[in-house]
Amino acid sequence: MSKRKNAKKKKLNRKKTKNIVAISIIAVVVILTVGTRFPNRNIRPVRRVSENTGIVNEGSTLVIEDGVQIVRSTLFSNRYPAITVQQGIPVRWIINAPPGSINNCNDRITIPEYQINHTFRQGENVIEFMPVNAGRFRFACWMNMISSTITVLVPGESIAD
Ligand SMILES: [Cu+2]
Repeated sequence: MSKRKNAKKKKLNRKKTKNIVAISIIAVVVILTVGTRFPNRNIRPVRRVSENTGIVNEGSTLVIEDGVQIVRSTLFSNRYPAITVQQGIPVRWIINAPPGSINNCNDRITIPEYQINHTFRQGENVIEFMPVNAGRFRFACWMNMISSTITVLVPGESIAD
């Protein structure tokens, strides 16, 4: 190969390198731009929750008021409601126990994750906890017969995940 051809090849290689550097810079810019938008996207589900658009099912409702997630459920004689909350926001779980709903099985609830033991009274029962960890946490009656779950979602995570 002649010196001239070699020089031409080197020049071409330099050009290629320049192109790769340029593409890399563009890629980094794109990643940074898109990446920084994700936190904003993640806020949206929290807003959806506060607007009460249905993150919690099974007849429970959830609204965020003054930085507290207020979940409202009804106590049934043969089962506990499963609820879903957002991680990192204090929860006030208001469980209404209608007349005749409390029996010797469901009358005491144990939630190990939050070290909660609650004895139900007729009317509104308030259980408060801080969902520090994301995940699905089982709770049960004192005799461990009927059970259900509290699902704690990472901000931005949807129930479908
Ligand atoms: Cu029981």
